[in-house]
Amino acid sequence: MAVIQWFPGHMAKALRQIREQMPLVDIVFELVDARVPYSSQNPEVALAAGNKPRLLIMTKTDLADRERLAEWLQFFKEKGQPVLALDSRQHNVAKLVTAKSKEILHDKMAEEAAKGLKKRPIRAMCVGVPNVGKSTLLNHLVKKNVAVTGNRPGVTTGQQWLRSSADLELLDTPGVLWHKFASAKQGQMLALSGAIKDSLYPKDDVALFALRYLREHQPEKLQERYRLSDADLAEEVTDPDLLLTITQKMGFRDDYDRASERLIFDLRKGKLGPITMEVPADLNAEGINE
Ligand SMILES: Nc1nc2c(ncn2[C@@H]2O[C@H](COP(=O)(O)OP(=O)(O)OP(=O)(O)O)[C@@H](O)[C@H]2O)c(=O)[nH]1
Ligand SMILES: [Mg+2]
Repeated sequence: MAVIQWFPGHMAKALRQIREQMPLVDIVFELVDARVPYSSQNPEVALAAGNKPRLLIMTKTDLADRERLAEWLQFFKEKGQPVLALDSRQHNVAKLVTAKSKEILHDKMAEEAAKGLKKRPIRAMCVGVPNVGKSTLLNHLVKKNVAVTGNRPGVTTGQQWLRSSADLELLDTPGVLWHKFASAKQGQMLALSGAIKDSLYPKDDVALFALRYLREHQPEKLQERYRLSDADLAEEVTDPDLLLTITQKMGFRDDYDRASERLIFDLRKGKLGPITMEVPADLNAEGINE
């Protein structure tokens, strides 16, 4: 698969609006997908945030590998990056995010109080790649279903303030990607995670990428889910041949496309178990997962 350069007009607009609203907020909640923490971190966010503090929030931790999650948390902490790891549906999300935001903004709020300014809610902007879980998290923070959510990229199409909490005022934003991914792998990781519209990628390319990764790193998960024998996974079996075997095991005869779709769905839904597709050690000297 080639390096994807994809930045449609509506994303340019969403990014511009993020920049425009930045002066109005105290903090940026930067969401990344815990299954692909490097690949789902949009470099434009740090640029747009400038000097505003950023709280990195790793989402979908229920679908991520626990040990690898701990490695990433350590990695971000060592960089001095405030970070939280959340499954948006866990009950104490509001408490955790509010407490962490207050901690980060403690000095700013204390200064305002010292100047005699009235106590006010913290204003936060929630940003991240499409489908990472921004609107879901915000709904949990305000404990109401105000923002529309959905399991496909591009659900939120405009900014929206959610003002239901005494401690937090929250700005939901549409998911944004950026001009050019650092590597082809990053585009593939994003496609597999569900951050890029499925219609933009040949399904079998995405499925073959997933197969290649799993064969190399977690063959036992493939074996278990699709009842594969050792011979099915032997070294001389090519990836397309393995996809065909899986297609047949699924009962789809030679319908690669349907099998590819199912494989991608299974991975996204966690049917192969919790999987994190990259670790901090994958990053090269320039900090890129190539
Ligand atoms: N398993 C799991 N699913 C989650 C979690 N957070 C969000 N989701 C699901 O991810 C999908 C996308 O969630 P949204 O909140 O719509 O994502 P978004 O970032 O607002 O997406 P856009 O508005 O398209 O940019 C939905 O199906 C959510 O239910 C999580 O922590 N765990
Ligand atoms: Mg949304």
